[in-house]
Amino acid sequence: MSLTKLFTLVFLRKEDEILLGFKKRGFGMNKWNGFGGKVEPNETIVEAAVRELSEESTMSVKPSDLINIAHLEFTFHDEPVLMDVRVFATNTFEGTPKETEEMTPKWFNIKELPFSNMWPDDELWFPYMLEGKKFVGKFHYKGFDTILHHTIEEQESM
Ligand code: 6U4
Ligand code: NA
Ligand code: NA
Repeated sequence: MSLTKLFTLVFLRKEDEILLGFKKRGFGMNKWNGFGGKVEPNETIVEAAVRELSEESTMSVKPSDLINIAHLEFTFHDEPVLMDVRVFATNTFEGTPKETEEMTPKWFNIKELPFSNMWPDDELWFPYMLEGKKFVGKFHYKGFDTILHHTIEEQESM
């Protein structure tokens, strides 16, 4: 795997709800997703997670309140790229979600998630996240709609 790119993905939680954003442009356009993006060379992973959440939803979190719950790796058939996605969750945050250039945020009940308009892998690993588990998921895609194979392994700690 020659090209590894590091990304963040943040989920804000209330009792029975999770904040998702409808991506208006770029990678994952027209899908509901968590908030995140590329880690820049001058910042830590957690700093990138806080920054992307703020840029995309206007919500603020303290770095120390972000819990690293998962590590996702995406590879693609015929493409020498590995997307290394660090997933964080927290129920401690400030603000009211507002629409930004990139995302339209919305609270969803965890029993009514829009899986048909999300990345296909989300339906496979969201149950682990919603049960409070920590896990490593690896997904091999052909194009952006077909998962050729995957593994999900629960972890004691991240
Ligand atoms: P720019 O170039 O600034 O628009 P940036 O915001 O840095 O991009 P972006 O939005 O392309 O990065 O990052 C992709 C986001 O999508 C990251 O939060 C990771 C997330 N993501 C990518 N593949 C995913 C997948 N298969 N399932 C999923 N989230 C995924 O749930
Ligand atoms: Na982004
Ligand atoms: Na970005």
